[in-house]
Amino acid sequence: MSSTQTQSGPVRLIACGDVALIEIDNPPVNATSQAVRAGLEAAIEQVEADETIGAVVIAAAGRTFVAGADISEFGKPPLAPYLPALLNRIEACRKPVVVAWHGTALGGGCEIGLAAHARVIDARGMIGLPEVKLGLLPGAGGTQRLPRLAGLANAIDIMASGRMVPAREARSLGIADVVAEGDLRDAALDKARSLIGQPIRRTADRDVAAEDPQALAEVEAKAARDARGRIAPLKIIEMARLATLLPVAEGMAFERKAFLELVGSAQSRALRHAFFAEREVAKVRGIGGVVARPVRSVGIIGAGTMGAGIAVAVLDAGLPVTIIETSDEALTRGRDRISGLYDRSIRSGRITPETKAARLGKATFSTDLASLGEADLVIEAVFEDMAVKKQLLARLEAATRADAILATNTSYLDINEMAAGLERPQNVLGLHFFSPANVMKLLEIVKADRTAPEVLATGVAFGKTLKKIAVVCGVCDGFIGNRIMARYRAQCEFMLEEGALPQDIDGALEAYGFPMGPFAVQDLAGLEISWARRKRLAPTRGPDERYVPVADRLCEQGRFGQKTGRGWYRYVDGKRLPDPEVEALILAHSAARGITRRRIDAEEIQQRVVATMVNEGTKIVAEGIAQRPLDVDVVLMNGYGYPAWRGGPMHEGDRIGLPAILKVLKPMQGRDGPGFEASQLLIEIAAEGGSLAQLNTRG
Ligand code: HSC
Repeated sequence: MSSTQTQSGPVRLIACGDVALIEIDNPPVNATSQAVRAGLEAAIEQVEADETIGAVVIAAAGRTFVAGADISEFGKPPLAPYLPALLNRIEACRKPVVVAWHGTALGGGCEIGLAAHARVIDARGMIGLPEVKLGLLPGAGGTQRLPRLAGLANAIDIMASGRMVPAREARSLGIADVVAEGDLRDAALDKARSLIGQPIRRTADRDVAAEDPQALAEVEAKAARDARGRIAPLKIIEMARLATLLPVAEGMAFERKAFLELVGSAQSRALRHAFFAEREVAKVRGIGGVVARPVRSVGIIGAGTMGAGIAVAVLDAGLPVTIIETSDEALTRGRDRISGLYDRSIRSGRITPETKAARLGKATFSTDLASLGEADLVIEAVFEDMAVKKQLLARLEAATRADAILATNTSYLDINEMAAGLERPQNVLGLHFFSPANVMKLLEIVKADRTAPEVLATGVAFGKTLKKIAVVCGVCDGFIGNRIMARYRAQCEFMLEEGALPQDIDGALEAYGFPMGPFAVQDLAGLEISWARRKRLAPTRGPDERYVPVADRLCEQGRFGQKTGRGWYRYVDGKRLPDPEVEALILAHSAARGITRRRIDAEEIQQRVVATMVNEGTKIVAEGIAQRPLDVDVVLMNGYGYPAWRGGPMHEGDRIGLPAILKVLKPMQGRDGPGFEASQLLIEIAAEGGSLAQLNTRG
């Protein structure tokens, strides 16, 4: 096909007869770095000057078309040529320009296509404007051009959600002109040739089609509702509306101003931190070059809620699973549970009944541990009890191959103790899934003292196979997430005792950005499980520990949360309502302790919660339980609802400033008992004027 090639950095110009193919080649995802922008500009100039060329195709090498602007350039001084001007240049080109989208054409990559004169998309390709997930809006004309192609309501839906749009939907919405079922480049070259000599259809010259005002209002209201504290979706709506009022060039001037405002915002900085942190956690210290063991089949012990969810996660990744239960009845219940999880996916349209059948076809059910003889990895998800788990691991060691990895899904128990009596403790690690395990992205991979490096490397590779965000941590009570959440909940209960009510605390934390406050979460999960745990731990509770027994009193009254219609709140027709009985109980408790209650405002509640989390997170890093502060952030954001637009507690600690965090921690010393003293590392970093982020890059 090619006759001549010229190269300007990561952009190649390939002559294909009377059509020029501009190929962007900037691994891994062809981001529009400065070199790509400069190369594209030079290529367009060259094409326009060459009278032998009648039309242009812009395509990309590798696994995807351009996945957007180079996020790592944001926050640095911008370098010419600027993407918006470059895309205007492409749109103004006197020769027809066709884009060939494949993989995921996102952000600036989608915007290149919107500025081109026609769009051809690979049948498996997707487009999207996910800038909102980075706290941004499309900044290279996307807010002005997409409404002109897809209509205002569709454009707002796509940009405010940041969702990916599959090829056929892109075609039906008028975004793509052709879906290429065969070779994408051939289809794009054909399209380009067909446009030679035809009048050029520029997106900027189109009007935004009239809409049903009711439908538009609904889409806008949904986007605004879903924003929940984020500013970018609201800006997107504002900018998209301009497309109906202003020419593209004028709309883009507003878009540029809004984009620059957002790039500098704390929310976007936090979301960019979240984006890179979620990828950085995969870089685990100490296992570079270590070869993971192959995992071709998995055993799961226990088919309760957790075991069933894990089974579905593993089956979804295409691996065969053997599920073990203690009796045929329990196995039947487990099978029904797994089948039910798939039925839910069928109802929501995510899978077909055929997919369910194929995946379930890879599941074997047994009551005999001997069925695990060939398993490469066995995950136990049985009752949270040290004696039960120890005994089970010993039996598993006898039933499996010598190189089989034994994983525990414990959320609190000491994995060192669990592995201590085994013959091969080096094969043991923790795989702490979050419920529902087939949905939640987070996986804590717990490295015990004797876990072998290749066993840890296998855990990390397995997490990747399951498409989880896997964070490696060490052994301690509750690992990263539950350990921090235990302090968080305790701090909230202290505030209850001092003067706040459950609805004050939940309201303040929901306003901060958590989807639910701690008391509403407990009511949803059921209060009886943590009650049982507290009763178990009561004999070892230190005499100087500050303990608030209000939850115990609720449980004694049978108030186990939503399922009993009463917990921290009362529930009427599914609605959560403050309960005067609970208030009376709390007030009586404070009085019995001789505490004079005082008003605690939302700001104090938020500050105490954040400071508690930053403090415990820093201790976790100082003890080497988490590799870096960013690992703590990733766990809290992906497993516990910490708002991503705040970047996780450690990022938030730096934003607020460590001296301010220490000031909030000061009154906790002594008052809140052991565990709430300020972290020595935090004190040292604050004294040096440093930040927690600097620990992210320390070896
Ligand atoms: C944007 O486009 C703004 C525009 O509107 C224009 C702005 C104009 C401004 C004008 C000012 C006036 N940049 O995820 P993976 C790296 S905003 C830099 O593991 P996958 C990533 O860090 C952007 N790097 O792969 C990783 O590096 P590592 C809108 C990027 O196959 C490696 O690539 N676009 C990058 O699972 C592999 O990534 C987005 O938000 C980028 N844009 O997923 C898309 N994208 O190996 C963001 C990736 O060193 N990207 N990297 O760790 C994604 O969603 C996913 O990466 C993909 C691939 C789905 C593309």
